[in-house]
Amino acid sequence: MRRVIFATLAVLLASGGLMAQEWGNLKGKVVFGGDALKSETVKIDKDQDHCLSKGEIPSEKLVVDPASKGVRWVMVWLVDSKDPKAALPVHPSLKETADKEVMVDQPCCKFEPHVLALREGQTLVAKNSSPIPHNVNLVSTGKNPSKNEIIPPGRAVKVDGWVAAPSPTLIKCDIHPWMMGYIRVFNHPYFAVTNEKGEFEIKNAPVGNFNLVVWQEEAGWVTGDRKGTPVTIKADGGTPIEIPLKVK
Ligand SMILES: [Cu+2]
Repeated sequence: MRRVIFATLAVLLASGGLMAQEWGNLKGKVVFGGDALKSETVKIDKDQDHCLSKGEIPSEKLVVDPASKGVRWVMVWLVDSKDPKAALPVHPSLKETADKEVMVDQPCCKFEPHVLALREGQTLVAKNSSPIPHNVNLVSTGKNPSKNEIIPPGRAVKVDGWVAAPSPTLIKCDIHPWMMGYIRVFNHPYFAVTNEKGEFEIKNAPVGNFNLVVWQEEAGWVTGDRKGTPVTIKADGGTPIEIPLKVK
């Protein structure tokens, strides 16, 4: 009997092992499913000389690419399908966070990027590369940092102490009330923000069945709720998924 068990174990080990974790990429696109949108601009009633120096500032509340209908600035992330708080297996190459610091800038009276994701342990560097003063007003719930500081031209402030949280942190500039952005914090690397074509990719995720949570500032939870919608991560990547977004 013992010999049979050892033989079985040897075969399993030789074949890569029964329990070996496989990894794959998840590609997808968030597509606007509503009526055609008018592109709106924000009302600039302060520091017009600088703020309008590169033209009108488009509203970023719902950014849809006219050609592809892709929605930009949508945040997507994986959660365990049974317990949203369970730890996800993390690929060895992603155990350490590649970038210690994540930058947000205010180059011309808007936050760039408008939506950003942080991983626990990373430092937020809020910079002002413009020639006028801005401020950074971080409004968090729970344990995440709240802070309100004037950032003179060319200066930056570093903010640490970020922890994974169910709600986003708001980043605002109170000098220019239209300036607003969102930060979400994760305790794993499996998150992404959609690009200008609405596309995202989550790399080296554990193969298996998970839920994908999809959040956009105007639409809220895009599919399902904070528990997300089922997705299957395949070792070969599989077919990119398409997620429709409608604003209620
Ligand atoms: Cu400002």
